[in-house]
Amino acid sequence: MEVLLALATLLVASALATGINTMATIASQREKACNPRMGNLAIGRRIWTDTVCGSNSTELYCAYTDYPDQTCKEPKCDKCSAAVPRLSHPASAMADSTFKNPRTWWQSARDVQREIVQLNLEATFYFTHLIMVFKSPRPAAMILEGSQDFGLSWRPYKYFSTNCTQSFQLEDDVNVKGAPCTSRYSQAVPCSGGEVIYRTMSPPYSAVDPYSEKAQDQLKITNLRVQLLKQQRCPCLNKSLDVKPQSLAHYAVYDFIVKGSCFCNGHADHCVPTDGFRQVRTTSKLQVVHGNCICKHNTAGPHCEQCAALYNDKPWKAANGKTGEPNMCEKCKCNGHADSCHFNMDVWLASGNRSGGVCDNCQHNTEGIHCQRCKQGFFRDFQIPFSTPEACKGTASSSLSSDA
Ligand SMILES: [Ca+2]
Repeated sequence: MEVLLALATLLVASALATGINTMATIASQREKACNPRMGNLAIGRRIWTDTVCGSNSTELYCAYTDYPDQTCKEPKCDKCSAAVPRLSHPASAMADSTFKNPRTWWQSARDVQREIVQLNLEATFYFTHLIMVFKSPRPAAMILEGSQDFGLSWRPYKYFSTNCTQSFQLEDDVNVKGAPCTSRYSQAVPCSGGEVIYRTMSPPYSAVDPYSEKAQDQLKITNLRVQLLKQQRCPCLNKSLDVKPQSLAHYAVYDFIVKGSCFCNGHADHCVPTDGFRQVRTTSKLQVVHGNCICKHNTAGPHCEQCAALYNDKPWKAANGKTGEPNMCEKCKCNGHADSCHFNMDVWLASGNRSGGVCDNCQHNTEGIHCQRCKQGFFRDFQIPFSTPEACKGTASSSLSSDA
């Protein structure tokens, strides 16, 4: 039941995320805003936690397993040991296949209250939503935070608590729409299989163009972490007289699904591994989401964040995910005599906001902002097109220069 629920949530969430892709279809142009495939950013990368069950020795633990009718059954007990693969519950178990049977999970050391689950990315990515499926009861308080500068600074995405006022002195979004805290995902039941879901583009961001600066600021991450702050017990525990409460005092998480994609400003639909990226071995059949864009629309850079060398005739712009407008970079008019150009605001304004490209290092004895005339001392050969390298000849006695 819980698995089905998780599945349904995933599907809905994926549909939301692919919005970034499909919003672009409105445009009638051949070229349109595009985005690489969405996926789980945790696949193929290491997830960090502070503790793991049985790190020093074999530990006994007990847990309530999934039960569809939410009646209280006796907890099941087992041993964990980080050193024995069959008994280990490492952080990597949160990023294997969701459909793996039996389900795998990460489990914390016993009795920890504060624990961090963290994903470090090797580049900037889009983060669209998080789904965590707990095996233990969900925390009574937790914070989801993101970093955009490789962990130097963090800011909260959302606070989660059974009591937002008490834990964080914040409003609860169950009462106040759009509030920074929610009590929606903090109940102790279900004692196993409870989910925590967060959508980056939930209101007030849902109506925004995903490539606009406002949305980018919300979607962009290099690191994501969840601070688990307070454990809570399954209400069934009161009825289980045979089990010591401390053997149930741990966090356990089946899945840590960080949905997102490569960060390309709407200018790419495919990405390759970032230089130096080393993939962690994964048992998941899902593909790793890589971070280096293969740019379209005459753009360049790891995130298509600039125009390609000879395409600076207009200022660079992100594509528009709402209208599908690709906002392509346009080629400078250099008559075939330059390999690069730069954008100049004065030239742009003087042209009536139509063309601002100034060619760099005009070759073949040419000069001018568009390499449009022969250098002084060279003359135009009218027998051949001006765009050919030999169009400006330098051997004549006269020093005529000529416009193209
Ligand atoms: Ca798992």
